[in-house]
Amino acid sequence: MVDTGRIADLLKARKPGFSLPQEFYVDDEMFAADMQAVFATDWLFACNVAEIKRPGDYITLEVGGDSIIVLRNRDGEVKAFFNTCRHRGSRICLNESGRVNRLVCPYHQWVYELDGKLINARQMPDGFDKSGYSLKPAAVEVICGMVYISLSDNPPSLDRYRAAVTPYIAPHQPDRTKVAFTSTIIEEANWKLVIENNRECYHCAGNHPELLVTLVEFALPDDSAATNVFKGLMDRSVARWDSYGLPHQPADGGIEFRCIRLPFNDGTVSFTMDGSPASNKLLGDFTEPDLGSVRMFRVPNNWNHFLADHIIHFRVLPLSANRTEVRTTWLVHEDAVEGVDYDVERLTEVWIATNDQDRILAENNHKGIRSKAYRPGPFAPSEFMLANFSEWYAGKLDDFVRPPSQRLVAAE
Ligand code: 3BY
Ligand code: FES
Ligand code: FE
Repeated sequence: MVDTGRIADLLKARKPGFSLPQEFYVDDEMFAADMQAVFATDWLFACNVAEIKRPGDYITLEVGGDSIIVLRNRDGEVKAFFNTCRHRGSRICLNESGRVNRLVCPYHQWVYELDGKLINARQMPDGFDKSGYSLKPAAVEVICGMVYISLSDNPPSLDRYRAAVTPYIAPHQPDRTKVAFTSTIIEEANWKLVIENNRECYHCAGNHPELLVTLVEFALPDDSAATNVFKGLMDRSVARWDSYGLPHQPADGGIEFRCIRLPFNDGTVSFTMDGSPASNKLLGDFTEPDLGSVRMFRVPNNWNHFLADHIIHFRVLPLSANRTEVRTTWLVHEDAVEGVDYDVERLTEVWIATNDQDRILAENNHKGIRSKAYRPGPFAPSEFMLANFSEWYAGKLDDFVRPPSQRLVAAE
């Protein structure tokens, strides 16, 4: 049981503009609250449609105690179901991904159609009404190839998000991609530290030599810390993007999401060790390999890069207060040929190195926060996305612990 009164007191102790009080990162009760207040109510990034291209292709993801099956049905639609059999509750799909003709429970072999309907329940008596035992569906939305699921029976609208990000992402034609590689790592750190680490590049100069060959450290076109070199690069890039009709200004995502096109360092075009293209087969109808990248971040569990030659999705799923799964998916043009147009190692080595560096940073962050010496510390101006995340998170917990009339944190 979560003690909502204690959480309300901790929320009162939170200082906006500072990292969170210790309990939010390390405490098992807070973790339980996060799973209920955030992960059971909001939309979660699950996968890209390219991961489930054919009818019967599925992936599963663990969200707290729930497992969700995301699959492509016979009509080509993306559907999601709770991975819990309607007989006596066994998990049905036991793998992280695969392809099935029908969903067959491994326990007593109840068989479900790809639309969730129970179609065979052997040895059940005559008159057993299968229609009352369909799999419980989970809400699912597809936005520019990104599959979002929600455990909630009444999830919030994604309309504003969909409308805002589509003009940035659609030109990359994510529907015409294929998976080149996926990596899953476990970080011994609270999920919020994984997200916070991702939301700033204050740490980049000291930690990401491979990434900084190409990635610019500045997150805003008019960053106050930006150098003249960056400003010149930005001006030239903006002129080219405008000539291609590609949107680049920061989208108005408030504290929920952020979407912006930013250039790569001069002379570099993609996340490779030398900045040259990672795939010769460009996405969509692009003919120009240097389009910078659309950086798109969304709470609670996702960030992405959309380049001219590939797309990278990052998915975060909390496992416990001090363990978090980070799954990275690299997508290339669906007609790109491995070994001819792209090489998996060249495509993935920058972010595999970067993810591992970020893992160590988050793990050390978590360890340091466990000390009695930890006190919430102030965000730098370049950590503005952490301030946004903190406001958003506090708002979610506030919704959870108190009636709306008594909310501490103003709605956006
Ligand atoms: O680009 C990213 O994925 C984020 C933004 C800055 C730090 N991190 C590398
Ligand atoms: Fe699934 Fe028995 S629990 S068939
Ligand atoms: Fe990093």
